[in-house]
Amino acid sequence: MTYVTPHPSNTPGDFGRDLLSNLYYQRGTTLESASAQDAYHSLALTVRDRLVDRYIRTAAAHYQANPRFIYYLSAEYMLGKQLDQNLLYSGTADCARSALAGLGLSPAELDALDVEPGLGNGGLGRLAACLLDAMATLDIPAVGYGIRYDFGIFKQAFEDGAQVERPDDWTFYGNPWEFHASDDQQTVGFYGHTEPLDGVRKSWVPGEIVMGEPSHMLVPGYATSTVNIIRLWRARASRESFDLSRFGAGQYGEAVEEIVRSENISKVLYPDDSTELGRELRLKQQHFLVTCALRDIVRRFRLRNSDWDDFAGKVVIQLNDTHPVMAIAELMRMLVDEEGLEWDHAWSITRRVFAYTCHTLLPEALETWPVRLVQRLLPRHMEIIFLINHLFLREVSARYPGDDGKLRELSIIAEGDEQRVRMAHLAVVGSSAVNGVAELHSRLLAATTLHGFAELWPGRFHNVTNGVSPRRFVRLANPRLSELITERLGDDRWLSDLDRLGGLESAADDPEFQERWRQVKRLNRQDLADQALATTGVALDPDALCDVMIKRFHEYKRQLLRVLHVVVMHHRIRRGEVADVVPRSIVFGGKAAPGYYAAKRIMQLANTVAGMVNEDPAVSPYLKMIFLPDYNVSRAQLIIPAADLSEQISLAGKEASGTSNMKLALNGALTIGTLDGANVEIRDRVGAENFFLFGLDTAEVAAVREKGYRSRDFYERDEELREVVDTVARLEPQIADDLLNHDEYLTLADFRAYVDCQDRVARAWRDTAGWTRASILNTARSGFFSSDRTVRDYCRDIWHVTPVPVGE
Ligand code: 26W
Repeated sequence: MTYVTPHPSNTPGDFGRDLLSNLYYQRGTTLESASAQDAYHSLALTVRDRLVDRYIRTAAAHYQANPRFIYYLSAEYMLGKQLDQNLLYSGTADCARSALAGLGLSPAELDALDVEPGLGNGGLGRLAACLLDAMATLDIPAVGYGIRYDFGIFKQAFEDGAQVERPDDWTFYGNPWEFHASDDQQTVGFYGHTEPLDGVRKSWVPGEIVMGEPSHMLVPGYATSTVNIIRLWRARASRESFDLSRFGAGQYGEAVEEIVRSENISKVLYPDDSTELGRELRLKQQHFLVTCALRDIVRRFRLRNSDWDDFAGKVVIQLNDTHPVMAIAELMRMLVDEEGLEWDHAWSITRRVFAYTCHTLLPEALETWPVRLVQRLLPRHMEIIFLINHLFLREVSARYPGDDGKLRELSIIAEGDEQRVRMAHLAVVGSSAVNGVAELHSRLLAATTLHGFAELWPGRFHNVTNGVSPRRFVRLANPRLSELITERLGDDRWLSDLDRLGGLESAADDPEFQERWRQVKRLNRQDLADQALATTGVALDPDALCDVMIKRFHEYKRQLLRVLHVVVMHHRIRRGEVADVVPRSIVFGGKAAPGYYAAKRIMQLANTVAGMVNEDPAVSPYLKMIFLPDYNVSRAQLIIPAADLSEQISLAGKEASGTSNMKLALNGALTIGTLDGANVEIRDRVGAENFFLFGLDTAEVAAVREKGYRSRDFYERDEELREVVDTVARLEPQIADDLLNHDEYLTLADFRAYVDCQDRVARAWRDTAGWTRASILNTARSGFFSSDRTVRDYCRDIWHVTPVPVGE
């Protein structure tokens, strides 16, 4: 059977005609009476239509090949705007532009209506999106599974310098990018009790049932026919939930109680970054995602297969941190209780299917759940976890006879006032591969957090250094630089083969190329300045060094250290000590978890200091500081291309990888940073002479703590530091007090090295040609940080999958 328009044609005429047709048949209106939303939705549908054919062909090729699939399970995705992406990937950007012009529609106005789905908190969610992008680009059969939160990450605003959070009702006007698939609904159980069957088998009788309804969005590959999908689940009450009799009796609230309770499961993304938050609803979300995803995976498996012994050959489930780790218990439950497999057989399948990525080293971010809670919410899963643990600890005893300390250390159950399930331990025990996200991080994981496991199963531990999508963060974010690179390299193959950027090395000393490189940066800084003026009222100088720190607010990331240096510059300029000062625009972006008061105080301080700097006529010619509210993927696309200096100043040993460091280096920013996370690998690649290194390394941090760290000693010995902390004491007394009495992240210990390093930055900036050279080399040598390379590493070391090309 052939279908109507398998290849919608890409001429402006046809594109315009299809847009009008979507306006007419999908929105029921005409160009004359179309609202802005009508026009936007029709545009989106017209672009989407151009990817559907590729998606259908991908599905057919996958059905045909019956390949091994990667199922990426993640509680978070930060996809970024879809319109710019899908215009690029469908190759219709130019014809859409002319078509819109012909219809009298403004591309910029329509793009402004495209809402980014903010279904994640930060790096972990954006990484998931970059990996999906790379998997599609590399023709890897993959599906991403997640939750379709009604409300994504909160919108951030500032009131008197303090963060206020507003709801992100991202689907308020509908989402033109998704396809609903109500026929693929799944049922998810909660609570209830278990009843014995034969042997270890039990039957779970849930006390509550919720429906999971999927919708999917297209994940196109770049310069290939593959279009994968991301499947997001929304919780719905079963059909009988509406209590008509109560409604009839006027009890309107009670009538919908069950519906509300069910639908609350996917109501909102937890806005917490790296703090364990043991809320029952969060555990419900995790179980909801895992159950829907597994049932869907099994449904897809059964389309072409029937034997469970083939399952581990056809299915890889990648667990994005511990949030989806309950899948290990759920798969065991399905195989043993529902499918009647022997325990050992089921365990051997389960163990082979799962792989686990850890994204943190912070002890407070390692998820644990109270046994009592799991027992109540998921009684059968708790029994299964106890059994997994029992068998595992037998293995540990055999290896370390009589060593009770080992058992306590490795057990999935933490003993204490209340027993808790350690999700990271369950993940390691139930997976065939475990990986960290940068070399240093993977090494520290195996040496500290998961040391006992690395000793037990050294072969299970891997490193896969993170990467970022060059399509999203160079081509879409920085069209000017992309054009210059393409011109120099002769074609745009670098976009799917990022090592080709190496070809720019020969241009690093070419004065003419340097001049054009600087022109691009300047225009990008001008764009940022225009936006900044519109949103904050502060006028940035487009010629000033653009000094950027964009990431979630967290004490370990040390935004505070950045602010202290701004205060140093402020003091120096006021005193007329401007020898080591170059004009700078300090740019901040990032959100803090709503309940993270220490981070919010630092934010408040940053805003106060910004005001102090910008309003001081003696200082503002040299220094401007803005805090762009509501940092998200779109804002990142605006800021990153303008950046000259990338602030990556976390306390060594705390940042697992970082990914803004990669995005900024790729766009020609030089890094000022510590030896932490992926900074180490960035420096190795771009060259130590093109990277501003400062501060304690992990061994020195340990040594300082060992000796008994007293931050006050640093305060007393360093006059400039004293002056800065005294200023902070006037603005935010609590922060100064914390710095002097419990400086947990060694801010004062690294202060002098940081400030001196910033002076080196200023001197380097004055050497225009030298700086430009280093900037070009940062781009030329950052090809390694493409998420395509990351996915290739996963394929080689962990997934053992090969591409399935999709024919024309
Ligand atoms: C249980 C609460 C919770 C929530 C989120 C715990 C932990 C997290 C994440 C692990 C936090 C996160 O986003 N980690 C970041 O992951 C990025 C992608 O690998 C890394 O680049 C960052 O360094 C890491 O902080």
